[in-house]
Amino acid sequence: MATPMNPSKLDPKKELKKFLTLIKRKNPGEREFLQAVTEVAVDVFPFTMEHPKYFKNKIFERMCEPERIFIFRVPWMTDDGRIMISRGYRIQMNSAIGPYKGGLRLHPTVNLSILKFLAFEQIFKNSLTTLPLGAGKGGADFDPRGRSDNEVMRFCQSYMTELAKYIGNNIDIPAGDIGTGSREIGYMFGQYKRMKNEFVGVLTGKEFSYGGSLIRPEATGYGCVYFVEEMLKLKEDNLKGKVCAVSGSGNVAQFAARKLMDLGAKVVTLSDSGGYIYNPDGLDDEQWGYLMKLKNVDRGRISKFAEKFGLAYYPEERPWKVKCDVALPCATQNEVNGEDAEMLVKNGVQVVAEGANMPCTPEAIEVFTKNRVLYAPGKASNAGGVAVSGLEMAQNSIRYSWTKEEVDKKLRDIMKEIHKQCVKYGENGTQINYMKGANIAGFVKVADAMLAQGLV
Ligand code: NDP
Ligand code: 2IT
Repeated sequence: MATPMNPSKLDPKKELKKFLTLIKRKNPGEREFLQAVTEVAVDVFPFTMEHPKYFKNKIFERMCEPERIFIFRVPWMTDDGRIMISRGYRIQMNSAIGPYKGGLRLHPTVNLSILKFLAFEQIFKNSLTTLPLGAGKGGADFDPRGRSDNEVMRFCQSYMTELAKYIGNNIDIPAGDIGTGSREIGYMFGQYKRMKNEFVGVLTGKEFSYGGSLIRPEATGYGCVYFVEEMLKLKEDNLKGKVCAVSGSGNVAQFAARKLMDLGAKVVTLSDSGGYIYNPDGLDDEQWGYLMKLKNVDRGRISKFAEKFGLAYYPEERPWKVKCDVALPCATQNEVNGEDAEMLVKNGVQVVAEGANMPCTPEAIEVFTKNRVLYAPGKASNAGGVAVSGLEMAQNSIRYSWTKEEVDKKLRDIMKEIHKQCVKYGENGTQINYMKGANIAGFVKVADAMLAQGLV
């Protein structure tokens, strides 16, 4: 048997390069997955070399390889009788610290690279939550936008008919993500229950009436804002009066906006894939109520919001040109590029916290870091969603529901703890590197569990 190399004799830069070359060769063309792995590897790979138990056991290399991937046909029928074929996926990424856990994305851009990046991020995020959650992600290239409720139901039933073979309340527990909200979770839960004849918490993000957790709809957005509060607290500052640019207008954006407003901040933008709206005075309660109806009931476009309230609407643009103190990208990956970041810095941004997964490109992150902008990576700042999913699982297991106040308090405590872990591993003189902190803190827990469980 080959003797494992002593990493202290190796050049970390060369080893990292060798490692990234290997990952590129194994995952050709998977742009988003390679981006996510590289972002973690630059912090974690040198760390494993300083801690030879991880390096010699190839723990990080193992983490980059999904435990298994399912890809399957999802046939369904439109209301006018046309046959449609979608492609469904579930990635079971890592089960070292708990059953696979992560959302389902329904969007026409869904492909293997995007789901692998999301599943990979979920390893570190779920570890940071302090709860026993492994990592997974799934979805389909189905586009729910413009589809009737019946079409969405037929798709969800067909998708679950295959997915049900691979998941279970102690195996793999999916939830929402882009395009998957409580409507889709409801249809999927109904189909699972019908097929298996068991009422168990196999999905999270359920409505309260059949086992959902209070505060789960709010959790990602609220959690992100709680995280920002912690970041500002270290600077002896708070959100009162801060001008905030939010992107997106879906689940995460809606509740990030709500919590910002509750804390006295001014939310000046919202967006969707068509463009963004600008309200220099900040959203008010009536506007927020309208947003909820527009997006969750009428399923309309954000341009209509601008029309209704006589606000400026910028089609085909993203909200990063406006003057703001805090920016919360809450729509999708790579929605803040280097140029956007330069513009935000020029306009005086102090904090950028990711509500979405990987919304900032590596160039944008570099700009923020160089300019000492407080930057929180999604795996830390958007972990509140999956954390309350973990709490939903706990409530389902004990067949009990906690009050809003109880769940909100647990969410707050978890976000505080995540912040603490980021500071512990990311403190660097006068600056905190939240990315490094989140990457290493997230890694250590999973890595130790993998070591304890042997070569599996
Ligand atoms: P929703 O489907 O509720 O909302 C998505 C929002 O992002 C919509 O406003 C949508 O606009 C916009 N969007 C989606 N794709 C694009 C695109 N390619 N370009 C521009 N805008 C786009 O999803 P969520 O709010 O749940 O998710 C938003 C982000 O947060 C995602 O990155 C998700 O992975 C992440 N996240 C979600 C969690 C959750 O609990 N839901 C937890 C942690 C992270 P349009 O309607 O025009 O497509
Ligand atoms: O990206 C994410 O963390 C989510 N979409 C939520 C996952 C979950 O299981 O609640």
